[in-house]
Amino acid sequence: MTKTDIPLVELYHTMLTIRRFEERCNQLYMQGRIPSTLHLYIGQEAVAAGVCAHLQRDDYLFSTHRPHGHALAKGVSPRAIMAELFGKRTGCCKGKGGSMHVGDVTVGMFPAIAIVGANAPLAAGAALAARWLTDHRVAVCFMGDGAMNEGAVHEAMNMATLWNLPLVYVCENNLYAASTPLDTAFKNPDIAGRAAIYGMPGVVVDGNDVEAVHQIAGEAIARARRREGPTLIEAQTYRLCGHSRSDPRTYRSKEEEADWEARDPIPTVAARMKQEGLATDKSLTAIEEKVTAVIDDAVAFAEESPLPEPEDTLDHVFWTDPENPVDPA
Ligand SMILES: Cc1ncc(C[n+]2csc(CCOP(=O)(O)OP(=O)(O)O)c2C)c(N)n1
Ligand SMILES: [Mg+2]
Repeated sequence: MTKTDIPLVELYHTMLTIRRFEERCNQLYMQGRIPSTLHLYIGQEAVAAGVCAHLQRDDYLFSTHRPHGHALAKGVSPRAIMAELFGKRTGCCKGKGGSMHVGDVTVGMFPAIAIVGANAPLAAGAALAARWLTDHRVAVCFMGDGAMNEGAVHEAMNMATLWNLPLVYVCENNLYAASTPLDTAFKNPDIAGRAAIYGMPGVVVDGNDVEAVHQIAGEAIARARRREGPTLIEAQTYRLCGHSRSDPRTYRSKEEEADWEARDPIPTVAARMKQEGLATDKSLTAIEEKVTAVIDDAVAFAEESPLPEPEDTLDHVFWTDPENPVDPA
């Protein structure tokens, strides 16, 4: 794919939607209108946008404790995500999952999994089903750098290559696992290089450059669709926010943050679009207004929606009645 084939305006729209959605979530959280906790994706939007632009509705997506951006990019409705964050009955998990479990299987996104690395074997299972049942469907699994040292990820990547699964692992290397810097957790920080030991391609990409992510992800996803096997992408990026709420960020320097602020993927791509004649101040304002309207609507929907009732507790969850256990036979 050449540079001009890349739908830059659409990618920008997706990135801006994620950014503004999360800025609003943060405000609502600070006002006490959203319960629980939030892990924001601010700064990493180019990864979700660039990867998910290649996915069809029926492709499978697996996410992490930081899932809002992945969900929006995969097509989960902003209303359903916002209502979930408010704990409302109309949320994508009926208000029972909250921020760390957003997802909607009807658009191919499994509810996000907050156990670091635990999504990797599940994604391999889904990719195996995709290979058995279809000739086109693929699975994508997002994970952080912290997940790369989990045993489950190692086992899953080995099985993925052994079974030639139509799967793309996207490691968003944002240099920290919560407050743990990469260089204190890895003797060898070459994450993409690990792919070779499993027998799959490993590629590094600038995760703040949406065009580069789009290009690399396009090749990996096309390879998976051709049933040629999995790929590991290491997208190097940075979160321009705390790990979760109440993070004073004392584990990283102001200079480092400033360097990455200067590489914020959203203004960078806006400037590139203007330079290449793909956007003007007027067209960028129009996108901003469209995005704001979608988010206003999502918040109004979430606020007006009812809370779950106590009698909803056992709906849509798996449980076994101890008085009447399921016979495994
Ligand atoms: C197995 C497991 N261990 C610890 C945690 C607590 N925890 C939540 S997020 C996180 C950091 C994960 O870092 P990384 O995978 O790099 O993702 P990032 O937060 O940078 O997006 C940790 C340790 C967890 N959820 N699961
Ligand atoms: Mg990380």
